[in-house]
Amino acid sequence: MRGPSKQTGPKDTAYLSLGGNLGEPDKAMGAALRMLDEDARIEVVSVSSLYRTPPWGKTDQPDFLNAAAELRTTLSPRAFLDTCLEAERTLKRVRQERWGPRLIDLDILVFGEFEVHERGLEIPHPRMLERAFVLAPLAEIAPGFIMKGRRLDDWLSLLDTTGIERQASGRDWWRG
Ligand code: A4P
Ligand code: MG
Repeated sequence: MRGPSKQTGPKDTAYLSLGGNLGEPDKAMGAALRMLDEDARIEVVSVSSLYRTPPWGKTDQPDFLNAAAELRTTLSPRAFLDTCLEAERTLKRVRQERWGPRLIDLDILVFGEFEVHERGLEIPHPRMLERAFVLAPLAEIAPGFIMKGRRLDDWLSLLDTTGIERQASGRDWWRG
């Protein structure tokens, strides 16, 4: 949804992590990205391939599909979070009614130059540099992005990526 319907004015670049492991997470993630892109205040700039990733943390659950996206927005960090949470809620609601429970998670990783430490909002995402399921897709679309003095592809090289598989989805899978 690019073009004249988009708001003009100062924009921040935000990176999002998307994931899910129940139902058809690729469909849910695609629907979430389309919902955000349809918002006049948000534009999806680029999206990574889909990655199949072993469950991290609680390991006795199905593999995840993960992806990362770069967006631009005129919203504040808090308003952007609320829009993401609303998209999550809409998808969970729709999917509960129609096809049973599915899961989708949207995490804001980076938002312009903002550092936010508030109840319910931490930016940059405090655990992102420790998680290969976050950094593998993110480093595909922003390998040279610097965090804490180091490129994202260098941060990724420090992590165990065993079992993480980039899918042959290309980068337009989300357009539906
Ligand atoms: N919140 C605070 N900061 C943010 C932010 N930067 N972006 C609050 C988004 N939300 C943020 O919690 C959602 C709440 O976090 C929101 O209401 C918002 O106010 P949550 O997603 O239920 O849990 P969490 O606090 O994000 O917990 P945690 O430990 O970060 O869990 P995750 O990151 O959701 O991990 N393994 C693989 N392979 N792939 C996965 O995607 N995901 C998880 C869940 C575990 N293992 C995984 C994966
Ligand atoms: Mg989360």
